[in-house]
Amino acid sequence: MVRLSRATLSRVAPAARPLAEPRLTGVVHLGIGAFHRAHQAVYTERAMAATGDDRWGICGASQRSTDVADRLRPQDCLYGVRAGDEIRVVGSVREVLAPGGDLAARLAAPQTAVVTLTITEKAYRRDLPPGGPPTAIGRLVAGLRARAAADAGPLTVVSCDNLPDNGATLAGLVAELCEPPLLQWVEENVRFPATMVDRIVPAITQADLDDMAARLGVTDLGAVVTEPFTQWVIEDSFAGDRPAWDKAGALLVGDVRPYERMKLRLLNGSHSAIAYLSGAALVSEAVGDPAFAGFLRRLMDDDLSPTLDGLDGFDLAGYKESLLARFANPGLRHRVAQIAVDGSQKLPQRLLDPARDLLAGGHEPRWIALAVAGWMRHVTTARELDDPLADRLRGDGTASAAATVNRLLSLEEIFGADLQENEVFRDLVTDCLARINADGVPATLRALDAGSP
Ligand code: CS2
Repeated sequence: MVRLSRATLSRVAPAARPLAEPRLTGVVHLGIGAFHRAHQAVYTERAMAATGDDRWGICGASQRSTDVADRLRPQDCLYGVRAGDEIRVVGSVREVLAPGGDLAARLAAPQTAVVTLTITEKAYRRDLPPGGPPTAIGRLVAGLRARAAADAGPLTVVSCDNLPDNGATLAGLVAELCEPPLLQWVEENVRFPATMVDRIVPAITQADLDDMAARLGVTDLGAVVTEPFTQWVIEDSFAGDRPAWDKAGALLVGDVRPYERMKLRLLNGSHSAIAYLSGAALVSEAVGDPAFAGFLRRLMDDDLSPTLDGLDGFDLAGYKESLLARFANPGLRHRVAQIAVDGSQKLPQRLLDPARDLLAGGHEPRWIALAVAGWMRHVTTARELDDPLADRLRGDGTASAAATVNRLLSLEEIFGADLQENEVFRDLVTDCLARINADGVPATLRALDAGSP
């Protein structure tokens, strides 16, 4: 079968052809993985289609591997997105830079007005080992330096990673790497709005690619498969021009925080609980078990929802039900192993911050403690552990629950000094870990009555 490209686009059904053909590259994206291609790139294409403003082509950069460049370049950067039964080839990406590509020059180009990033949680660590290859944020700063030198105008840098206060967090890390004159230029010319991004995008499989080829009529090695649901809430704080993302379904608001906490805790927190406790291979299988779905409801209702605020008038109950329905989507084949990666970087904002909030109010975070115990069992028993702190997490699986909990709680970059010293939290996690070690998760859920309403 021939490969998808501009030349072969005529073979694709008209209804599945790109909505827009950008004339300029106004967006630079760092971390062009499947999530970006199914999320921001789709919003950007729709914004161009809605307004006819075709200045917002995307230059995507990869941080570590040439994989995406190898897949997209032979296809003129076209790729298909399948959401349920709907398929469309997306036309917003114009260029892919492999690692080592001249990102600074793109960031310094006057036509670039917006930078978006999906560089994953671990790229925001303060304690990155020195002497390694340039980090994503290091490359961003080099680009800002080039832009300041070229006097190329204001820039908005939009973090799309699943972190609380992602905009301010990124701004802080950038500031630490800037020398004083650059810092002043950044303060005057660059904005870092906060965002909440949401769309479940499982890693692509060969079966997905075969299915995509059958549906499109051309081979597409850049394809992504996702769910129909998509959401983007963006703090309305831009240094200059931007794509009309609001015309493409994004919500521009004064304060992202209530949405961001809700999504990080309810969706991502539940995801991590599924990853470390369910024992299932797929998210849909995990929530297909009524007892486990009952546990997720208790986790959300008893432990996570009470820590949310600023959502007056929002249908939180409906949101939680919609999450369970999204998780149950049998068409997605979302592997729990994909979510289990980098737990040390995900747990704090997903489960530990809400645990803190509950403890501060005198409540026991029982279901969060169970999920944390599941993570402790995972890191001490997994054959392969994909986590930047893997060396310090690993155990041989023979230590007592109390010894494991004491050892892991002492990792301050995960648990902070406060949770490490909190007796209530320590006792809850130790009790949960002892139970799941002795009886397994299903029996523990029954004993703790997690599966009942
Ligand atoms: C998941 C997220 O892998 C993970 O950690 O929880 O990627 C999740 O699918 C997205 O945030 C959904 O918007």
